[in-house]
Amino acid sequence: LFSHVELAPRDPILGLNEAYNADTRATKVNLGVGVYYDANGKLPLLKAVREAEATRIQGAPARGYLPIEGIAAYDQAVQNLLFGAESSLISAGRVATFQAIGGTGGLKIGADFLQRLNPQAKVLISDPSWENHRALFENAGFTVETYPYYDAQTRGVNFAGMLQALEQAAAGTIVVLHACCHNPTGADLSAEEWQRIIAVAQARELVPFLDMAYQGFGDGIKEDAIALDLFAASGLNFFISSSFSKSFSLYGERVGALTVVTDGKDETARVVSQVKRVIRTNYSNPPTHGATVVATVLNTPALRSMWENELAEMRERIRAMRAGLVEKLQAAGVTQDFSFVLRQRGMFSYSGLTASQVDRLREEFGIYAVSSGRICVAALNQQNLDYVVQAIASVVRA
Ligand code: PLP
Ligand code: TYF
Repeated sequence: LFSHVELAPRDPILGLNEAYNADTRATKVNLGVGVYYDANGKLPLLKAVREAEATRIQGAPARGYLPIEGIAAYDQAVQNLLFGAESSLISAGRVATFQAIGGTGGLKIGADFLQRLNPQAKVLISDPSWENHRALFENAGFTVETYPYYDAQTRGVNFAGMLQALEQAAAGTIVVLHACCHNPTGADLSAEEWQRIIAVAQARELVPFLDMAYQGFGDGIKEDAIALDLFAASGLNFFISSSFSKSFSLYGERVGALTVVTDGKDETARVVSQVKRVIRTNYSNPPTHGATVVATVLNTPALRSMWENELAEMRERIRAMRAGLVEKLQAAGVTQDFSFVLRQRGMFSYSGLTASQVDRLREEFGIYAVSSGRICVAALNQQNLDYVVQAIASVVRA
């Protein structure tokens, strides 16, 4: 049965973790995977999460099956976070949310549903994008192509190229967009640019699929939802996958959602019935723990404000590390201008380091980064920053 099974390639990012774990050097630093570490280099368990978990354990709840679409209070809280509790979209019954197995699960059930609706549609993802986007939509049965996104010259978005590609896309094309904190580049669209993307999506009848994995890591919870506000105001139908992996530091609990915006209540009811069918045939219904904790935090004012403060602390620490990196590289005599790192949003910086410089960082210094030059700024701290700066200075000099 298995004699002809070929060895599959490792995930380029998760594979780095394995290499990092096997490294015995005490000074090693993992700037590969997109995970937030605190000032002591530890994966945090947020205080708001601890309190909600303590309450839950105390109550010793039974573990029956959840509804197929998940916990109602969770799904509602997700909508409120994405669009604001006062959103007219929500009150008009135009929004359906499904608890999902992380943001990845939200993408997957959205992709499977879209495949049933329009099996011939093409999917466009940004160039570059999160590694899993292509594979996930291909596995769902779509042909996946890219639209231009990153401009290495300006270290920003090649907006003209992006717009032109979307203007040429066939009606029904599914366009995967990073709602904020673009992975891997850290380069985001401005509000004005989002408006122009929306106008093209309307004119060309495209199907926008917004991936929101880092809400709160850019400028704030509301600020980072600007693209969603604009899409909501446009009257378009669109998809959102969202995740609490990063914003709640609940990576392993797999807490995410798929949200679909329809034309109205009647459409919503029919869409819900079909997405439930997709979920049922994939994993039946979602798990209880993570979503209960997130819903408790979001729906309990004291825990909510505790979480917002903890999220702000994560966001501000990343900012401080960006500033420290730029300042110290300059102080170390690196003549190349790294100030673009300050303009990038979210956990990542597309550092401009070449694949061979990344190899040297790993081999000579035990510093792990993605071969594209992407580094996770959220893994820097006061203890490892000087070491990382010296190593980068050394590989960019020679
Ligand atoms: N989308 C993007 C852009 C991501 O960076 C990630 C990160 O893991 C995900 C989706 C998946 O999120 P999750 O870990 O919640 O599945
Ligand atoms: O881009 C990252 O590092 C995170 C984590 O297959 C991740 O989004 C990376 C690869 C992957 C799943 C998650």
